[in-house]
Amino acid sequence: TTVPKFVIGNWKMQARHEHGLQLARDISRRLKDAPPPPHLHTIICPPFTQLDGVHQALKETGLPHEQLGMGAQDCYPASSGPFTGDISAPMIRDLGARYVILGHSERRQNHGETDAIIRQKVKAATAAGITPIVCIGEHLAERNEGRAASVLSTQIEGSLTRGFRGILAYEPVWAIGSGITPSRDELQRKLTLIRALLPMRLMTDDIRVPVLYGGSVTSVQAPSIMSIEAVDGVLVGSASLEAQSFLDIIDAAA
Ligand code: G2H
Repeated sequence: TTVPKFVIGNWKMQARHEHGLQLARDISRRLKDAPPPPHLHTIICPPFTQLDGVHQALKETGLPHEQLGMGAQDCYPASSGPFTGDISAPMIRDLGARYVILGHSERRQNHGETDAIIRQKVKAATAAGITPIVCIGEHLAERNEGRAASVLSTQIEGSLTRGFRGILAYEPVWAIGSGITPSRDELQRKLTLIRALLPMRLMTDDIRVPVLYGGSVTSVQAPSIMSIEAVDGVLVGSASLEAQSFLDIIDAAA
């Protein structure tokens, strides 16, 4: 059987309403005309305010949600309650989200999200029928001091639930929005390490959790990154904000 591949676009807080909807329509039109192979899963993660509109645009393609799906960029650990300004997993599920990005380093940094909080969110998403996409990754200093392996191990142990069923994204903090990507050799080593650490959380050796790479992926590096054996896909930030560059990355992954 073919191992599924993933191309995930994380728009972050970066597209105003009309721009986001147009982007979703442009991507949808192209994927409808030339659908990628069924083993390739494309997932678009807009801001909360655009989930509904983007979902409508994606539905127009008639493609199954496994092939063209939508995710949110965060959710709250509780399913409902007096939490002003927060959005729960069932709420994003109501708008058509099948996935949610959790523990992105920008949230860890800007919102003080700890591994324990992320694990609570993973539980909430899973309970709502949403696949969590959990981000892990070391800072530059940790890498240079030779502490990457222990950081990744702590994050996997702390942020994934026992029996975790979801997607993992390795996003070294020093590669995010920096234009720098790890060498092929470093990526292969880091992802192999991550895969070796996973079974203790998955509680089984038999499940292959997709492990993606994220950090300054563009259509230029995508073919090389996707050709690394341990890489099951890419999480794309800035290059997902322009239809053509995102479509080129999808082509590279197909
Ligand atoms: C890493 C990535 C997407 P960018 O955060 O999650 O963003 O591709 O802009 O580095």
